[in-house]
Parts: sequence; C-alpha cells; structure tokens
Amino acid sequence: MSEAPIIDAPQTLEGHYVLHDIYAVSWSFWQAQPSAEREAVIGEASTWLQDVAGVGETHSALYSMLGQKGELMFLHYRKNVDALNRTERSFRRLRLYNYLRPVYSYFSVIEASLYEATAIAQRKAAEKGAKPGSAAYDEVFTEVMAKECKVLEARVFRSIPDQRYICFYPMSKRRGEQFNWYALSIEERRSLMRGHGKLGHKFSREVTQVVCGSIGLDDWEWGVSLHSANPLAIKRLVTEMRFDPASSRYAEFGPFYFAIRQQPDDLGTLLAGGLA
Ligand code: 76R
Repeated sequence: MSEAPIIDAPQTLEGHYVLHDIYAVSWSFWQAQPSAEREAVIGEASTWLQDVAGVGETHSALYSMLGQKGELMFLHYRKNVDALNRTERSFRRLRLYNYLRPVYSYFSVIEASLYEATAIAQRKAAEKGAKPGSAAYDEVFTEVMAKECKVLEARVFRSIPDQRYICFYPMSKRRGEQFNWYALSIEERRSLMRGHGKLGHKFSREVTQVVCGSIGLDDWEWGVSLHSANPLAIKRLVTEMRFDPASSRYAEFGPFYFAIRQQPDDLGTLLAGGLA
C-alpha cells in the first residue's frame, strides 16, 4: 500500500472579526407609525450608528442593498468576538430593531494566508545552509515568519475600505471527486494561490478585496468582500477569476450581495423611501 501524501493545512494570520448583518424593513408596520415615532426611532438609530458603532469612521459601515435579498446591511469589524457580539446586542436594543426583519448574517475573521510567507521563510532558512528540522533552521524560519507577519498585520487589522460599492459573497473550496482542494499538496495550493494573486493584482487599484476566513465560524469557508467605486470593475474581476483555476476548478459560491455605502445621516432618507 502506498503511503498517503502529507497534506499540510496552510498557516494563516487573523485580524479583525467581521459581521455582515443584513435586514429587511417591515414597511407597512413602519409606515403605520406617527411621524413623531419615526423621527425618534431614526434619531436614536443615527446616533447609535455614529456614536456607538462608529459608522462613518473606520470599523462599522451602513449600506443600502440592491435586490430582494435585503435592504440594509451593517458591516462591523471588531478586535475580538466579544466586542462584535456587544455591538450586535446593543443594536438589537434600538427601537429601530422592532421594524427590521433579519435576513442574513455572516460571521468571519479577516485572514491572510501565509503560503508565500512560509515559502520565503523556508527559502531563507535553506539559504543559510540549515537543514529542515535543525535548531538553526527553526531559528531563521521563526525570525523570517515574525517579520512577514508584522507586515501582514496592518492588512488584517485594517479599517473598512471606503469605496461606494460592496460585493459580498461566501465561498468554499471544492471537495469533489475530480477536483478536491483539500487533497492537493501545499505546493500545488501555493502555486494556484500565486496565480490567483497575480490575476487579482491587476485590479488592485480599482478594487479592494477583504478575504475573511470562516471555517468553524459560519456556513462557508470564506467570506469575500470586494469594494470599489466602480460596479463594473467588480463584475470584471469576478469574471476573470472564474477563468482562473483556483476558482474555475476549486471554488463553490454562495449567494452574492451587492450594496451601496451610506452615512448615518442617510438613514432617515432611506427609511423615508427617498434617494440617498
Ligand atoms: O492577499 C494578497 O494580496 C496575496 C495574494 C492573495 C491571496 C493569498 C489574493 C489576492 N487572494 C488570496 C487568497 Mn483572493 N480573492 C478571492 C475572490 O470570485 C472568486 O472567484 C473568488 C473570490 C476574489 C474575487 C479575490 C480577489 N482569495 C484568497 C482566498 C483564500 C484561499 C486560501 O487560503 O486557500 C480566497 C477564498 C480568495 C478569494 N485576491 C487577491 C483577489 C484580488 C483582487 C487579489 C489581489 C489583491 C492585490 O494585489 O491588491
């Protein structure tokens, strides 16, 4: 019997915990309210968005959604799970919450995979003439990894990109009979991710991607957010990715959500059915 190949799980670096929180509005109930009630509700919610959640600052954002999958999306980045949950719970105590219906949420954590960083650290350790497994090898490896992680830290603890449009979708890597991501060697996965990164990089000026890992946190394996001032740049990027093997062979997608960035002051206009 041949030995099973050794499949290494990739190392990752995690940053902010992320919640995509999507609601529909109970319009008939909302519109049946006297205008004084509606004003009070909007006032309380706008203040919460600005002062508590910090919408319009760096780590929370409000979006108006396209289509019937939802109407308002709140996006929160927080330093830890408990802070994220505190934000959720204080949101549920707002009077506005009585007029909303939860439709979808996604919990994840910003992630940088260390495929490249580990390759660099292995190369540098080998260049020093150290043998894998030796103390000298481990020392160089650990030192280079620490440096690489320092650079990546700013990316995983980033603020919410402020471009006007967001496209969010959860995805997993395929585990089919013919194509199984999890049965590939780390070198094969690294090479596919290299091709993926190279293709993606062509769009780096127009589209900001935030890849969040959600294995063990939510239903899919990753949550992808693409932020851009140009909706068609998002469409073109996702189209090109479909032809790249990391996606064409190995990606499975969940529902797509598309939305437009709003400021806390826009909430009143949005709930009046007006144009923000
Ligand atoms: O982070 C980096 O910039 C380094 C290279 C890179 C990695 C490791 C990278 C670059 N991505 C990485 C990891 Mn990505 N990405 C997606 C999607 O729609 C689809 O087909 C897939 C959804 C898009 C559109 C996209 C865009 N990426 C990942 C991972 C984790 C995989 C793992 O660890 O096994 C997923 C699930 C994923 C999905 N990616 C880029 C982009 C873009 C635009 C870039 C270039 C960023 C830049 O250079 O600024």
